[in-house]
Amino acid sequence: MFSMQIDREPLEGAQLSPRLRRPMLMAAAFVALFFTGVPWLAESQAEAAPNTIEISNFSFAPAVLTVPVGTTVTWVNEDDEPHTVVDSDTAFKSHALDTGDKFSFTFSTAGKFQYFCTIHAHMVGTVVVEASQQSQ
Ligand SMILES: [Cu+2]
Repeated sequence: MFSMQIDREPLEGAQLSPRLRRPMLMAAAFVALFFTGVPWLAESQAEAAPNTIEISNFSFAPAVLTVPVGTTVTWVNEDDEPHTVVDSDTAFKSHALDTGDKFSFTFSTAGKFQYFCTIHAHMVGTVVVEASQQSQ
């Protein structure tokens, strides 16, 4: 990596004093690290699935999630306490989720789905399911 950078710009490097060449190489290495770091960054962002609702600290995050029709939403319990995910209109109902447990539901109809935890009734959340553009 370092030798490549030196070979690419031999004239420019030769004109600069050794004191200036080192920072330039450092900058080149930094740029190379930046670009090789981009795919890794994209991968880590993909891990945090967009349609996941985390249950932590006795709350649903995000409290309101908006998704298009047909989306599968997954709840993950990050708390040490068990929680449930139950729709107010019983469209979906999870079992008690222990730490790390997941519950998924696919929303096939548009609407506003309000849900809560049956163990801790103050824990509430909403999934807003928007109709696809074709059906409107
Ligand atoms: Cu709960």
